[in-house]
Amino acid sequence: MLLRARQFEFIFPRPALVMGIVNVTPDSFSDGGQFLEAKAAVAHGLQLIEQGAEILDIGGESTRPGAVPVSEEEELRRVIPVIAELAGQAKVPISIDTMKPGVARAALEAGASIVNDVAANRSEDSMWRLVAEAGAGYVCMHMQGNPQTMQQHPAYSDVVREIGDFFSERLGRLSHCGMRPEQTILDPGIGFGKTLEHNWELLAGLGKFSRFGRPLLIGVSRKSFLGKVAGPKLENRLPASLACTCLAVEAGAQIIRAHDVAETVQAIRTSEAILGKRLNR
Ligand code: 7PJ
Repeated sequence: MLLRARQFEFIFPRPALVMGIVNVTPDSFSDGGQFLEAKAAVAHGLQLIEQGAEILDIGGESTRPGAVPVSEEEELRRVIPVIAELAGQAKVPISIDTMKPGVARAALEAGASIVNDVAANRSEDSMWRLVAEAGAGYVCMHMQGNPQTMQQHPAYSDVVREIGDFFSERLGRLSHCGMRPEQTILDPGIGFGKTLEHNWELLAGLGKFSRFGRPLLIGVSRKSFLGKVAGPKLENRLPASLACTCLAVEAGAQIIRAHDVAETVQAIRTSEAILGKRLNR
């Protein structure tokens, strides 16, 4: 299985990739103004690469439940200087986490190689056409609703089956927009319009998505559904995040999106050492 994202190529099976999270929101690093904010984000990204991140995901708009949307102008102001600097310095692909085609386009021009689209449930196709044309990687993530409303009444009759149906339908539309299968990554969108039970069912059923023959990306890092087991403090959710990560890797996930990169890489490499000795794999 091949993943192509502009000049980058990954051939699977191979050790799972950790996608390190770089949030560029005013409160995420410092309130020292625009320049210091960008500088801190770049330094953080470089540190995540040293810790073993093989993709960096740069985001300027929070998509946590109920988060306030930011304007395109503000999102561009936050992320573009960081992407330009990291794309110049880093040897790993830079991903832009955005719902806006205008931000994706500017990010690709600044050197990004992957568009991480949490709004892949969109109805219009300009995002897909521009990603197809750039030959960039594309993360097709499932979300029920939008970040403002998604946690109000998540409802599925069979969450694993319905997300599988979503992937099938989207892969058809992506292809219609000129996207090559090698460009796409699938993500069930843990926490995006899902109850706690839906998230557990999805993590239990991940193996069902291998039939698409595309890399699977899973993002669980510090998410609020883990609070049920790990408590309310974000900084106490690492063990729960790593438990999900190891089981996701066992189920066939190839890309793990994480804040705590060094710890996540260690947990994954340990799991892979054991899985490599299993018979009948
Ligand atoms: C995800 C994401 C995820 C992808 C966020 C958070 C919310 N992109 N962006 N998958 N989560 N592809 O990190 O808590 O799960 S933002």
